[in-house]
Amino acid sequence: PRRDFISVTLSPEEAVGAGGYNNSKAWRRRSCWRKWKQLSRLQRSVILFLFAFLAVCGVISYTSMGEPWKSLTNKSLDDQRTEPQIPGLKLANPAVLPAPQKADANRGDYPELSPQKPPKPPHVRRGPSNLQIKPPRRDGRLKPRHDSSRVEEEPVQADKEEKTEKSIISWRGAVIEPDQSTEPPSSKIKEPEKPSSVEAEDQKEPVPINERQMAVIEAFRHAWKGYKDFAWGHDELKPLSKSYSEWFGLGLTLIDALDTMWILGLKEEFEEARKWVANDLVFDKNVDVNLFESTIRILGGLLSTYHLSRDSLFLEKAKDIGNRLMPAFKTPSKIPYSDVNIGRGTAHPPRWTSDSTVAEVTSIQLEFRELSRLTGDEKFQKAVDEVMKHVHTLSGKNDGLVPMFINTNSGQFTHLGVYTLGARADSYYEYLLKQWIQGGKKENELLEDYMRAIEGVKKHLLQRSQPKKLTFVGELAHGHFSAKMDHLVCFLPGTLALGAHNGLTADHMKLAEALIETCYQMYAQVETGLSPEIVHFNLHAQKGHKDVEIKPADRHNLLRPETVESLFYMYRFTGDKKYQDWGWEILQNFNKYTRVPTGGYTSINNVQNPSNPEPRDKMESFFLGETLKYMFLLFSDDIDLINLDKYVFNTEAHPLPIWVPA
Ligand code: DMJ
Repeated sequence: PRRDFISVTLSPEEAVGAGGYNNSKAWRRRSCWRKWKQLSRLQRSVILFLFAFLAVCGVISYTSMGEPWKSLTNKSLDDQRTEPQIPGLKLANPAVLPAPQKADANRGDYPELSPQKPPKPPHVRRGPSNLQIKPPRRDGRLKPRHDSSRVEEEPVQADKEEKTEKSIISWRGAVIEPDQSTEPPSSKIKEPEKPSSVEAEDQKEPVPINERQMAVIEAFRHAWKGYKDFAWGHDELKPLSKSYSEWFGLGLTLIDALDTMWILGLKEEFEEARKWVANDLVFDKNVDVNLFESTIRILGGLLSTYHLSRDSLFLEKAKDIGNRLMPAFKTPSKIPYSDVNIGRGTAHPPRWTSDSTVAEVTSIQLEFRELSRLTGDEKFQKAVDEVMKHVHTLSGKNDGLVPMFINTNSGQFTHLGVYTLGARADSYYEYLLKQWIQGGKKENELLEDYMRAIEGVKKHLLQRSQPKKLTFVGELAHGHFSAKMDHLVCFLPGTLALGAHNGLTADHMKLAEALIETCYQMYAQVETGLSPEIVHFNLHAQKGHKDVEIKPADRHNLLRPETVESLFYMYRFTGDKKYQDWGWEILQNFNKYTRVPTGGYTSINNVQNPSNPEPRDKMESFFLGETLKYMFLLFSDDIDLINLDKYVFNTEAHPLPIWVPA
């Protein structure tokens, strides 16, 4: 099952303007009926028998295909992870979106923005000032960091031994030295006088917000208006039907958006949302939540908001949800189950299997480790570190590339032989690097696994398309290469660039530059200027064919963040304005094709049809949590606006502090 076939039921008023289409449909229906009546009884019986026979065959083949088909289907697996299905709705009326306008990149067309008063530039100084933070103590007994008022961070004490350990890291015979890295690219934007000095940061005047950032603030406010008017306190906005959908029933969009509001300086909106968290957010609920999704969105969102605001409310809530998620780890192998009932304290795998998804069990570490550091309770970190250690030793990898599933009973990888950097494996790679950075670059096993995996990508998954020779990351299934790339893979250029910034080989930066170009082309070569969920690249030049081909089942866009996320890293580290310009184009196209006039933005079904992109009636929480946040940061020239030497973003764009070695 997939969500590709979600559609929206129209109310009669909404259907105004689509009259011609309905009439012709009705006419077709009548003429079919007439033809049916003209058939003899025998002919009708034969046709009915054939239909019945096909239906029975369909049911039998569906049940016999079973699990392997489900897990290995070529389609967007990310959608199947955990998200609920909404069956049987009709296609939405394109008329609910602003009438598509002719693109005029030079003028920077921006429907709806110009007539509105520009929002006031926010005055709040964003971001915490002092982030000299200690990692958890190795003796396992962590010092509680939290006090109910403000957190006093501890001074950095550089450890001499550690310095020697850090300067040379040997990986598979290769020596990675910090000076092999690309020049610290942050400096390409603006050299901070004292990059990590608390006083320097405090004394600095806030950098004024520029026009493009204002446009992001306007977009956020528009999205927030829809959420506030029609979905307040619920998980996701359905902007067309002016209603909401529930997934966990925990105000997902609101929590995901908290730190974005803080970063954008939206004080009023933030205060209002804070009130909801204080008065209405209750985790004592008989509800099954997905461990990964609730960790990255809820736990991650609360922790980062706590760090930015220093408001203990968010830490209290983080502790509460963290504790409630812990039953997931009670499995024979200690590889967590995918689902937890946060009210009952029980956990279980999905109904059809005892497997968990590899990306899910290996992309909850940043959050649980940070929770241990803040609370002084080692159990959170212990549980997630154990998963990483176990995965580190497992067989079934292919030059560092991992399969997509792992069994919660045996602890072994399952469905071996399929390797992707897309759905179900993606953030495994991202979190190897980011945990290494979070922990002060000391955990060498994480770095080894990351470096090995990137070599695996180069060896097995990298190819170049035709005619533009775009470098892309395909997939490998039982030795067969497929030129398929999920939009999700576009996190990779940003991650590679972050690694290079942190002292890894400059080759990674070169690869990042090539891949971000490809990700941009996944937007630029499409009719709406928006990327589909999945593309297939052409390996052979054919007249009239572009590099990017799109299958009908893959042409939706869910307002995903990965490309703008990578654009943000690339701009921070190179200072090359083209990355900002590409992001600006993408924002304009989101405004053109996904903005709903009454508030909110919607996923669309067809990026190839500018005159009817087929809105899906859903605004995913990551649009506010990630996409708009990364846009805002991309357009900023202030490297201290979430300084990447002090913070590491979790996979849902929630910044968590880097622990400064004691
Ligand atoms: C987000 O929930 C996270 O970025 C996750 O890692 C992947 N999928 C969505 C966004 O596309």
